[in-house]
Amino acid sequence: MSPDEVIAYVKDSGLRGRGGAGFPTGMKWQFIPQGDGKPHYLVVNADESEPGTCKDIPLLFANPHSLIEGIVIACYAIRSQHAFVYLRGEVVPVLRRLHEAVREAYEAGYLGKDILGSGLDLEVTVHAGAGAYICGEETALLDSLEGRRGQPRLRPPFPAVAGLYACPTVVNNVESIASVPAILSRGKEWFRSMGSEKSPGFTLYSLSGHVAHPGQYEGPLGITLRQLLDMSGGMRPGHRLKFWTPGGSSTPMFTDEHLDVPLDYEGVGAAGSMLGTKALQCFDETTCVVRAVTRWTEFYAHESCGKCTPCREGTYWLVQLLRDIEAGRGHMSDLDKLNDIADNINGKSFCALGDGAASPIFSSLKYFREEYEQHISGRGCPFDPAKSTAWA
Ligand code: L3W
Ligand code: SF4
Repeated sequence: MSPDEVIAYVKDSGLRGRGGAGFPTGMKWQFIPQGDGKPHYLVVNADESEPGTCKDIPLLFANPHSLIEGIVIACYAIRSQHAFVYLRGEVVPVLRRLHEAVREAYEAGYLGKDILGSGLDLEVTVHAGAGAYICGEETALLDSLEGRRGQPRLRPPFPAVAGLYACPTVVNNVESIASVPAILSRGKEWFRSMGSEKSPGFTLYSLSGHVAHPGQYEGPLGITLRQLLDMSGGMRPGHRLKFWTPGGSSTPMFTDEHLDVPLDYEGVGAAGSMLGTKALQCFDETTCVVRAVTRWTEFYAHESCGKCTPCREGTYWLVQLLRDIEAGRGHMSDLDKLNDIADNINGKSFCALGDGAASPIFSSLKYFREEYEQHISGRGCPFDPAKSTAWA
């Protein structure tokens, strides 16, 4: 197949980006200008860090060669001679495994100069990040890779036009690239035989929280949480689902009413959330929603890069209000304030981190406002007798 045929094939397979946004992978490859005389780069985003997301790291640990094979195919398609894998630095065993796999691939002649006598060259560089969540945002990742402090860049220009070292760059998630070899070897029809029309194929779900058997589950897009729980042994014995996230804490939370929502970009979207990274964090009736939202918001405040005011200041103020409510020092007017602050972050921040920080606030107030009110009127957390005067 010619490079353009590979791009067309991946486009026809319907593969959508597995990093959260679901952007069509083949279309992204097609954006790379040809005959421009500039180097092209592939950057694999392995900076997995969305709360609850645990699929790229296990994939790399289990089978790093699936990624390397996908990198070779993707680089052939976009005419790139240098790929970078930006890996979360804390996961040292995976870093070592990836380095070793890349070394094996060079040794076998699948990477390097004149690959298998084809005349094609490809270098792969594995780079360990320093553990900032924002470096998972594609343009902050590129800044970090270039040696600068990782902060999002203004888009457009998108990386496909001006990315790494201002050259055309494809940034793809690990799982997206690692899915490509199977699509080419088994065929786009096989891939399309799973999932739905607009969200075809198989994918990895990270199931965590109060479930009997947390872990990674591979299945078609479009299955439901009920099916995944049936497959995996359900909630922990004697407990029932209270709330869950479809794609990490950056996606609006769902309740037990949403157990039958199809986990694809259309089904989840229609129900008012987004699929995100398919990180299904399940919480049972023993969990305090206010405590969970406080913990997530502390994470966003800590990880906010500080570049824009709505997110930098807003996440700080959200944490102050939430901590007060959780500790029994809240006022009913704080609930409107929470909503106002989240509203001033959402859609008004420079990158998606701000929107992600606002989403648990909106959805928890939508589904569990009464629980917030209980904290305020009872002067503390009803789930913690030691802290709450409501139980005295
Ligand atoms: C060229 C255009 N390229 C869009 C490209 C763009 C990017 C991709 C999607 O955030 C979400 C976020 C998190 N010409 C283009 C174009 N592109 N228009 O398409 O872009 P976008 O802006 O929709 O999304 P994003 O900034 O990549 C991803 C959410 O995912 N998320 C968390 C993710 C966490 C991880 C992790 O831990 N591994 O992935 C969870 O929900 O909030 O909304 O490549 O350049 N006209
Ligand atoms: Fe930085 Fe937050 Fe603004 Fe994103 S939204 S640029 S993380 S301050």
